[in-house]
Amino acid sequence: MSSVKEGKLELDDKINNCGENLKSGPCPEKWIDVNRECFYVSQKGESKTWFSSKRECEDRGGRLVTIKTRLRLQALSLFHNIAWIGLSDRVTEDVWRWEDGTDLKVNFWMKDEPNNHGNKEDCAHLSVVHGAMGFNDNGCGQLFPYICETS
Ligand SMILES: [Ca+2]
Ligand SMILES: [Ca+2]
Repeated sequence: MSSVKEGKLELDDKINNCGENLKSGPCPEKWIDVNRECFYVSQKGESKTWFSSKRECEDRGGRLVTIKTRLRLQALSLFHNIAWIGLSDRVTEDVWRWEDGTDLKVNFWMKDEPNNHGNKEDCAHLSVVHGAMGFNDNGCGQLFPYICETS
């Protein structure tokens, strides 16, 4: 075999491998890479209760998303105007806990939230209203889109 041919085969090989790497990427199939982290974002038109969203994330090998930085808040607010996140006070009223087991420290509650409206709001969602973004507590049985993170 000529060295030119060999060189071409080697190049072809490299190109093919490069394609493989691009295809597999760092995130599981159907998950998306945002700032080098993997998220699963529910499809347009798909809405679930908070508990069903939690289950869906767990079935996909993750959990409902945590949002502890403004960077992540801003990045994820681009996907849905409302989306369930992994934050609730369902165990103890007014003690807000993330699904990763940590307590809520840095928070992004919207103005006058959480208000536990009607004494029955125990689950939090991301909300984008007129460009302002933050958290609101709402009834866990409401049907909303959702976002998962890897666990
Ligand atoms: Ca509550
Ligand atoms: Ca509320």
